[in-house]
Amino acid sequence: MNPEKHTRLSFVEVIDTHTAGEPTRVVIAGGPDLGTGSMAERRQRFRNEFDEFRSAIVNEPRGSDVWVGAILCEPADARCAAGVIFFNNVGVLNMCGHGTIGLVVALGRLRRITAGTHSIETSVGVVTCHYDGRNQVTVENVPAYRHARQVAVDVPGVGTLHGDIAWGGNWFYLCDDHGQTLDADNIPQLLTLTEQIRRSLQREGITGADGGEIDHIELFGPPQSPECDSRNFVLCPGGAYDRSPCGTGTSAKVACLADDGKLPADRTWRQESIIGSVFEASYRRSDENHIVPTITGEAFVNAESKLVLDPQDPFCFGIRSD
Ligand code: PYC
Repeated sequence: MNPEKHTRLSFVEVIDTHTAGEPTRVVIAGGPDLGTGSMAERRQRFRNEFDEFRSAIVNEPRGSDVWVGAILCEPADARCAAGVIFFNNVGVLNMCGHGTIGLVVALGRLRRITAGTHSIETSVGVVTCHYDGRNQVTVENVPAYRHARQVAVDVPGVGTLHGDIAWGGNWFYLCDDHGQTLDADNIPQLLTLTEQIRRSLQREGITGADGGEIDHIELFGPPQSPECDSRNFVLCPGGAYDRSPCGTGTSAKVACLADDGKLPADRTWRQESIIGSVFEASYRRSDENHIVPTITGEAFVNAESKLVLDPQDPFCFGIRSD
């Protein structure tokens, strides 16, 4: 959406949900025409041609750094209930676990789906969602895997930390030896440390497979609830932290645990977030021996609204943080 081309008011219909505390804004009408092709191709078009629209939807004054946006698309694969492109305050995302749970609950609210199993097309593959018809969704994610084990990174002023590099639909650096307390009181320090880790990985040229940028940093520690297995803190690409346990991050964790022989396929892993919300995760092995994680969580609808884009407004396209 080019501001010069926009001389009239336009309206965008959205449904806002939160999944385990992490918000998702689903654009259901008034979004850009992304044409046809795969979700990966349409995501590329969205990134190249509609960046003002992205910023208008999730950045202040209508949103904030924590929002994840989702454009509802006609799927290329007719077997899918919907296609989706995820984005945030600084750009487009690959897969988003909490966002998929929010999207499915929003589709339920719209009565476009009912309880049952539905496929959703994302830019990194088709995911299968089991919806209970109310708030609970289990997402069978794209295959997850560990790319590298216990990679050392020198963080100036902190020391050498170690972490696994794993794919769960996004690239993660999963670190245990950070020396921090994973407590909500400590969030400012956790944000500073995880940003430093991300910058250090970049400086040292440490990436995922095929040079994939590691744009999510995930710290682990003991859970506060006796019913959980672990607590995490996840830094998202735009500098916000995930209020949920992060669906793709929990998928990456499950892949590492499976690789280490620490999580059998029939066992449930309960991942607690930094605010104490929980995702349940498990996995199956595909015919190709890939780890296919499933993530279960709940989303709730917070708003059904119409955003107004007024080209006279100096902040019509958002206050950009990139
Ligand atoms: O749940 O996968 C996720 C996610 C990614 C970024 C924020 N949430």
